[in-house]
Parts: sequence; structure tokens; C-alpha cells
Amino acid sequence: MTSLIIILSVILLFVVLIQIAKIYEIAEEIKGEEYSEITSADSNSKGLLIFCVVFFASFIWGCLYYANYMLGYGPLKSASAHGGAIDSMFNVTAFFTIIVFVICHIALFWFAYQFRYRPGRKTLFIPHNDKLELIWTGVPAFVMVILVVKGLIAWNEIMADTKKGEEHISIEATAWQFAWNLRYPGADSELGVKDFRLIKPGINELGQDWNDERNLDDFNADELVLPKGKKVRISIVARDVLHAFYLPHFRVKMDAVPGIPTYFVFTPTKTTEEFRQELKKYKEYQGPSDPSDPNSPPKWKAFNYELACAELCGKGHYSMRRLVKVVSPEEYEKWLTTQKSYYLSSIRNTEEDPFKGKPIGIELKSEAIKLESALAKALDTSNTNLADRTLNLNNIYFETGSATLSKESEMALNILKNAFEKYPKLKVEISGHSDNVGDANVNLILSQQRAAAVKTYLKNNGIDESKISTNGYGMSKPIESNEKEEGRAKNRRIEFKILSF
Ligand SMILES: [Cu+2]
Repeated sequence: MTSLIIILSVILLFVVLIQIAKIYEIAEEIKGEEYSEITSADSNSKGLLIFCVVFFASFIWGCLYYANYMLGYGPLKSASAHGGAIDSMFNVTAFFTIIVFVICHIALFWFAYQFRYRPGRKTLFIPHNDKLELIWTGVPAFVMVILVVKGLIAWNEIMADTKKGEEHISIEATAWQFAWNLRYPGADSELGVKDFRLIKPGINELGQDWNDERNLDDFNADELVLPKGKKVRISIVARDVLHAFYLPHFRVKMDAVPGIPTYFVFTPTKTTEEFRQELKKYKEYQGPSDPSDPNSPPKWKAFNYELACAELCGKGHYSMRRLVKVVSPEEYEKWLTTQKSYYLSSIRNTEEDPFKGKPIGIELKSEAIKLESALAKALDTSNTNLADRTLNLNNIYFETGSATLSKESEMALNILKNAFEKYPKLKVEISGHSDNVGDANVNLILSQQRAAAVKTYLKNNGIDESKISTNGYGMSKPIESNEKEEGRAKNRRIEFKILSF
């Protein structure tokens, strides 16, 4: 009903306007043609002048009103090292185009007013003028050369790749409909190789080759976390259609193309918190972040940098948003330690794992670190907890069913050797334990032999054998139930008990 009334009102308004125009025409006819042409030219030209003034006033008002919302102005100055060069290019281009814009528009409306219709006025016709041609070709050409040269210099600076051996953080961003995968290289600072034929939905989204050791510590992050002041190289790939890696606050934008890896190198210069403090100074960012909830935190406080896809890649395009966090280098290091390698958390010892059941380098290293800290705790004179003096040597490996130490054990054995060197009075008991599988007697003998093998290794490496006693307990001292393989694996162990030091 309401819409019907609106439609009828609009039709009625048209009818009224047509009627007014008709009355006007008849009135003009009575007054004479010449007179009516002069008055209409007068009113039209004045109308154009008024439009010129109102238009410029709103242009200036718009610039001032939105200044603090526009990238490059107010608090939204670039948060990356190269961003200033891009902003300055925009400003220089705007400077020249605004000059032309102002001159053209004033001239346009002023001419319409100044040379409005007058009886007997003739148009001046200039067929050709060399000087004018020269000016309006030469000046724009000169300005264009300045802009292009400035642009080329900025482009070469911004698009420069990292030099060989230059310190930087490598991150890989893989786009698909409709998500990003953000892969960090882990402790080795190197991303592992991929092969699209290895892609398995839900298991190996990127097609990482687990035979490449560099892949084993790579981790995927939910947010793009970056340290302030460190050079970052993002390698950008797409798995299906065109996407674009866009970090507006850092002036970073690069297409993600299927089949052609692209990259962008940049250095963040402001932490998220610093950017928020900058926003806090402006009244535009004081209001509630959620317009429907007046008690929500202010806009500046809720601010986050973001990663967006800047290519219209499909109907879920809008959902390709990820938060970006810039933190201090110390906070970044701390964050790194909380991230878990994708291989270790999702692939290790599954059917996908080529090293299933075998020790691998990164595990050995992390176990070695654990052993070192457990040793330090055990050899701390202020520590009265006797249980801490018995260490479980998870990192000692033997060939299956024998007492031959495998090569992977060396890392742990050398830590023990160092402890003997550091504490000359150290005396220990090394004991072997087994699970309940197989013959009890065989297990007992094997556990004795394995403890003795550890002793022999240390003796061969210069440790006085009188400091080490050995024992084999077979299956008599389990630490877990032997029901499940997990428990049995824990019961098959070598213990290192500190007697005195
Ligand atoms: Cu996209």
C-alpha cells in the first residue's frame, strides 16, 4: 500500500512539473522570443556558477571530513618501510591532477557564465595555434615523465627480492577458494618442498613432501604474526583460481597465481599496539567498534591489521580474511615456541609418515634439550626431590632385539658424558628395563646387556668405569601398564640414576 502511494505521488509530481513548464512556455511566448532567450541564458549561467562554488565547497569538505579514514593520511600512514614511497607517489599524482582539476573546472563554469548568450555576440574562431599546442602537449608530457620516473624508482625498490644470504623471515601464503594457508619454516628457517601430486584434502593440503626434512618443523598459523623491524618475504601461491595477497596497512598487494609463485618482501615498522595508540589520538576512532552495542570497546582498541583477498575469486571471496599481528621481536620469538609443527602434530607415526616408528632429527633434538634440563635439575644441590635424580633416557635407541646402540643414541650419550666431565664426583647406576612381551629370562638378560652397552660407550669415551654401576631389571619394574603398546614402549627403557655427585 505504502509503495503504491509513493508511486502515485511521484507520478503526480511529474504531472505538476509538466504543467508548470507549459505555463512558463506560454508566458515566454507572450513576452517575446529574444527576451526569453536572454533571461534563460542569464539564469542558466548563474546556476552554473553556483554549482561550481557548491561543488568545490563539497569537494574540500569531503577531503577534510574523510582525511583520517583514508590510507596514507591521519593515523593510517603506512605501517611498513616501503609504504611511504607508495603513499608519496599517490600524493604527487594527486597534487598534479588536483591542479588540473581545479583550473579546468573553474574555467569551464566561468566561461559558461562570461560568454553566455547576448544578441549579436559572435564566436571567435581560432583554427590553429602553435604556441598553445606546444604548451598543452609539453606540460603534461613533462609531468608524466616525472611521475613515471618516480614510479619506476619506487617499483624497483619495492619489488627487490632478498639477496642471497640476507637475513629475513620466509613465510608462504597459499590461497584457495576460500581460505589462506600461512606456513612458517620452523626452527630451520627453511620451508620444505611441495608437490601438488601429494595434496590430500584434510591431511596434506599443501602437498608437502615428508621425506624432505625441512618440512618436518614447518607449521601453519591461524594468524599472520610478524616481528616489528624484521624483513619478511612472503611467497604467494594459489591452488585454484586467481587470488591476491593484500595487506592494506602495509601497502602490500600481490596476485596469487596458480602455477606461478609470486612474492613480496617488506618490513613492518609499527606493532599492532603502536598502530592502535596512533588511532587513539583521533576522534574518528573513539566510537564503539560494534555500532549496535554502545558498550563495545572503542574502534581504536578493537583495531587489527588484516589480510584480505583482493581478487573477486568467487562467492565466498569475502571470507578470505585473516588477522595480522605485528609484535616486538621478543614476543615473536615467544610466539614461535608455542607453535607446533604440522608434521609432528598431525602426520608423525600415521600411515602418511615415511619415518613411522623411527627416530627423527627434530625429536632427538627436543628430547636432548629435555634431557639437559632434567640433568641440570637433578644435579642442582638445592633440589631435595630425590625422584628427580632418576632420569628416563628416552633418547637411547638399540637395534631391534639386540644390545647394539644405534647411531641416534649418540646425542643423548654425549650429554651424559659431558655431565661426568662437569661433575668429577658423579656416580650413577644405569639400569635396563623391558616390557612383558616374550620370555622373562631373555628380557632380563637383554636389559642387563643394554645397560652394560651404555656403560661401555661412556667408558670408551674416557669416563672412569668405576663411576658407573649397571643393572638389568627385565620386566620387574614397569612404570606403565603393559596392556597397550604405548605403555609397553614406555616400559622398554634405560634409566640413569644419580647416586652421588
Ligand atoms: Cu580469493
